[in-house]
Amino acid sequence: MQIYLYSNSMTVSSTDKVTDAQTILHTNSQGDWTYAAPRLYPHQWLWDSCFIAIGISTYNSLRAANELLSLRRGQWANGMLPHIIFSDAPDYWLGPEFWQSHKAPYAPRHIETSGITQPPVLAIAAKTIADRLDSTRRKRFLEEIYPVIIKYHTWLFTERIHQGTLLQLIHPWESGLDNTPPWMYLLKQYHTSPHSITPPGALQHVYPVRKDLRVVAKNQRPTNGDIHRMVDLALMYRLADYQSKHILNKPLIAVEDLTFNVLAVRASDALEEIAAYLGVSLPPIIKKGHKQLINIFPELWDAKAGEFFSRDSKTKKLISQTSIATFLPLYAGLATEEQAATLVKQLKNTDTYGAPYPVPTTSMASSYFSEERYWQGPIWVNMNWLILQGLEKYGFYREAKDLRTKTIQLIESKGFYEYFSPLTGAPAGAGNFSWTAALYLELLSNN
Ligand code: 9WN
Repeated sequence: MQIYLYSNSMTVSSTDKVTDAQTILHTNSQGDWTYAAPRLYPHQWLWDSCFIAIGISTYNSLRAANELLSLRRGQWANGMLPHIIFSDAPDYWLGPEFWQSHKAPYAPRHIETSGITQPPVLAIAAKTIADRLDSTRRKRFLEEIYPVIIKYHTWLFTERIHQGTLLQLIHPWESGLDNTPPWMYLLKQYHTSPHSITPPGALQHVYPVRKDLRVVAKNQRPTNGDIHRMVDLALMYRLADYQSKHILNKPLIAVEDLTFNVLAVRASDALEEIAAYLGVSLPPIIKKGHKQLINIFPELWDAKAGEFFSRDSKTKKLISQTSIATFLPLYAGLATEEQAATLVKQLKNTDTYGAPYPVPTTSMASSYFSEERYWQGPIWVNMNWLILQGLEKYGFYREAKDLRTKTIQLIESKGFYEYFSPLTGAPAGAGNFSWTAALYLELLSNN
């Protein structure tokens, strides 16, 4: 393997870590695509692959382009990009036998996938990588990836949006922040409500064995209760062949999720730039959907709380459980200057988000807060990376630099873990986690 090193201002320890990060990505590589993590997640995840490609493009933009193009093989005939494309590795506890995508009419025939999606980072990653390719390769790459993104965004703006709504998600796994408080709060309510299709516990005989707990400590993963509710929901969708139109007509969960919609707006911006570069015009449904997101997004701001929240699309009520997603609108320029200033105050508040190691995935004052438990407290590198770009966008350069430096130092001192305690910096979750390695490279390259 060839290791490419940065030069200029890097310290000796950074150059060693660059080698380590590239080695992890190389070891996790399966040819054109990359395991999210070797033991816990030996398959291809949608948004992981996008972060991974961005990191790889700091030293090998062709390999990065292939990482994104490899997502094509999992695309459903209706345009959906599934959140997991399965490899032959037997280890994952929610594998092909759980999802049974081959039974769904639109799923690809030659490969097994999950039946739901994940945040639409693809167009953002494609634009970033294209900018790092030489002009001949850039054009060729964009011509190849453009139809994939168009099909995907068309599906999003056809199946996942209604009049007056943002994009709607049907499962917490689609948000990428699986057990994040707003989703867990809503899911618990749904599960005990008369609208629930499955009475609690009814599907216990099909609950998969929690093999994840063989790899990662119990306190660091979602609770059994949360997992069972998530599994129940996914099984309901399996019965509906994962057809969102059908699913969204039933009284199941539908959430206008903050993270997903922020990334969809930013992705739509990137797609517009790609179309302009290729000299083509975007399908009207995508243009219209993009506008609708921008127009409706301000409804997610709760002035009293001084936070953005996801919204329960069924009741039209904001789900006022605080989470790190409140800071993400900065990344897509979706906050006013005043809202941005309020959010920055929250980021610095030592009772809520101003943790010794920033940024906790939920407020330290939330009843959900746990320094170890997955998306209910720990620091995730992709979130820090998005937030610091948002801070830069609004001119908070000092705060952005501080977050960048602290994130780099944390990874250099603790390793390439999936997440870290915001109180002590202790590493948690999977080791050799690909997007931590990838975004470390990206963070350094823009330092
Ligand atoms: C379920 C792969 C994925 C990430 C998600 C993260 C985690 C899976 C799991 O791992 O989710 O999709 O089994 O817990 O929450 O963001 O994409 O790294």
